[in-house]
Amino acid sequence: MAGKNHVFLIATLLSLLVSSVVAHGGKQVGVTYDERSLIINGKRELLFSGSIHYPRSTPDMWPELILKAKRGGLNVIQTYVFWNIHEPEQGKFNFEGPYDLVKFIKTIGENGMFATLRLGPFIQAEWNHGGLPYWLREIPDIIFRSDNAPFKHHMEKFVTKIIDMMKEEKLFASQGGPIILSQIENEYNTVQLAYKNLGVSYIQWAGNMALGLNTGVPWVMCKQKDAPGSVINTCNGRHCGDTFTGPNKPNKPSLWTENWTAQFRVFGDPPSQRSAEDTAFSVARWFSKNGSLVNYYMYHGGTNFDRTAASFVTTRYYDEAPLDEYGLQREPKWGHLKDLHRALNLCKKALLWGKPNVQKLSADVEARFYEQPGTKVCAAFLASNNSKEAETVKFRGQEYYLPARSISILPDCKNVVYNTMTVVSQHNSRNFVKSRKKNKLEWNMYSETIPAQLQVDSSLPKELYNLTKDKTDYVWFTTTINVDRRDMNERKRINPVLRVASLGHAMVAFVNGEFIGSAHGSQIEKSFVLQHSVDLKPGINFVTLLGTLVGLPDSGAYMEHRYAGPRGVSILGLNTGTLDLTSNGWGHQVWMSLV
Ligand SMILES: *[C@@H]1O[C@H](CO)[C@@H](O)[C@H](O)[C@H]1NC(C)=O
Ligand SMILES: *[C@@H]1O[C@H](CO)[C@@H](O)[C@H](O)[C@H]1NC(C)=O
Ligand SMILES: *[C@@H]1O[C@H](CO)[C@@H](O)[C@H](O)[C@H]1NC(C)=O
Ligand SMILES: CC(=O)N[C@H]1CO[C@H](CO)[C@@H](O)[C@@H]1O
Repeated sequence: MAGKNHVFLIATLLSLLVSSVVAHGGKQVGVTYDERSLIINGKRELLFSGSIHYPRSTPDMWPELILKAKRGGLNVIQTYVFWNIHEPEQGKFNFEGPYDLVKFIKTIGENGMFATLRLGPFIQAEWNHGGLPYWLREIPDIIFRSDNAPFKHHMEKFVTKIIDMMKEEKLFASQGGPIILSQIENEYNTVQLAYKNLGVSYIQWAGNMALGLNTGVPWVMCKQKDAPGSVINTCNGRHCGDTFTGPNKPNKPSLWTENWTAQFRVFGDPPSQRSAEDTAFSVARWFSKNGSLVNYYMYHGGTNFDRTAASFVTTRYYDEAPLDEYGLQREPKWGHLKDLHRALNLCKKALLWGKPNVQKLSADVEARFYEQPGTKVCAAFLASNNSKEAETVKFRGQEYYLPARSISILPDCKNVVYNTMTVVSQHNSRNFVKSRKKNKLEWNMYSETIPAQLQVDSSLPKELYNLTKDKTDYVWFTTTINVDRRDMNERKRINPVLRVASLGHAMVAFVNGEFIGSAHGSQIEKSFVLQHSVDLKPGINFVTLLGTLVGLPDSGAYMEHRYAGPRGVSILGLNTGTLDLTSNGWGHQVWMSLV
């Protein structure tokens, strides 16, 4: 009997193990992976993924965007989860309208596509505060993204809430839903050193916390060489085929979570371009070197509505992506990538089950091919690194003409079905026509009273993020000075100069209600100095500054310790020298009166 019990126990354990990947009706829907790819429904898969962020479009756009992505040959949609729009006030949640994450994921599923959920919850993404709610800054002793008890507490609470929500709606592939992959944290390697040991222990904690949520689908960390346990480290970049150093364990697949289709824009930038040919080259290169998942960042960028853009980021986001801001196909990008996906799918069997080989064909040309010995299954990539001129090379007894810096795809190791430089799709361009139906847009103009003397509530000018709390971008600062007639430099007829050193982001200055000038920083250098001559009169003078923000930052270490606003204020060129106004006593008014 003892022996039989043993067998029974083992059988039960086995069935427990198996049941975690078998859905009702016996259909396998679990997701695992091996060194070659993710394994979905028991099979290796080639995955072509595109980022579409639900709050960057409207729910009525979602079905069409997703359908256009599918027609473009994608089988996965990737999105971040945006904590600060879902929990704008601590404990008060919003999943309505464009924030309806469940509906978005369901729409992906209804189109027969898979989904990747990037939870972060720090996401960067050119999104205000990198997705972290403002109230998190006000939690005592918090240090974001570090082995810090308050941060870990709130992070775990939010991540668990989202995962539970997805489970309740049966949205994970392990439950028959579309989500095949989740991401915890985001490009942490770029800040980890700043946190020393607390960074190392934080990332291990984050990975293990995620694994403990038992989603039944794998977790990834992008740009994270020490991704713990079964968490897959993935590549972000433009040319992962040549820059990725590989998975950190031999049984993990090569996945590319962000392939920039252009570049996001900040105020002052020219339009960003990345050609269809260059993108296609990198993607073909990636799949020729063991890659099995690519994600276009962005496939549709959309719009940063309301206050959602990070500091200095424009409202238009990745308009140069295969689907433009409005969801229109951008040609030839959309079409050239669609053709590429079709060519790669023709190579699927060889890529996923064949043996990889490399053969040098000339100094700048190599063949990478996948073969199943003893069968006819064979697919080849002829890659030319010669950026100056085309070459003709010989592969398996046949000659091939390769345009400069291009890759040809041969799904049968004989016939070229695609070359990354040979664009078949037509070019298109976008026009704007005024809508007859929707021309009721109205502009309003307000005039704002310039406050001269607000109640003094601080010796120094206060910090801007703290004052605005992500509710407005404007704060009025006032101070008064008494100028003695002897202070005035009348003889030289040179006006004194008001100088304000500010930590960001923009400022308009007034003296005695008169505009005297403005200045601003940039995304790279947020601080700036405003310096303008002023007309002072003997007696009381009113100095008024309008301090302005353009969103919260979204990147870098110690984001909870960022400061903005005026830091040093002085009047130069008085007879008595420089008058320092920094601790002159300041009044503050948050918001403008009319906005
Ligand atoms: C911002 O406010 C917090 C309290 O919420 C305070 O601890 C911190 O010192 C303030 N920072 C600045 C620069 O004023
Ligand atoms: C691809 O995978 C094979 C087998 O795992 C390995 O031998 C080879 O080095 C890999 N190639 C690249 C470019 O990573
Ligand atoms: C092309 O050259 C670069 C730099 O020399 C190298 O990193 C890359 O692997 C080469 N690519 C191909 C397709 O040979
Ligand atoms: C260099 C670059 O473009 N990096 C961007 C990659 O995409 C992420 C999206 O999360 C951005 O935050 C990075 O700035």
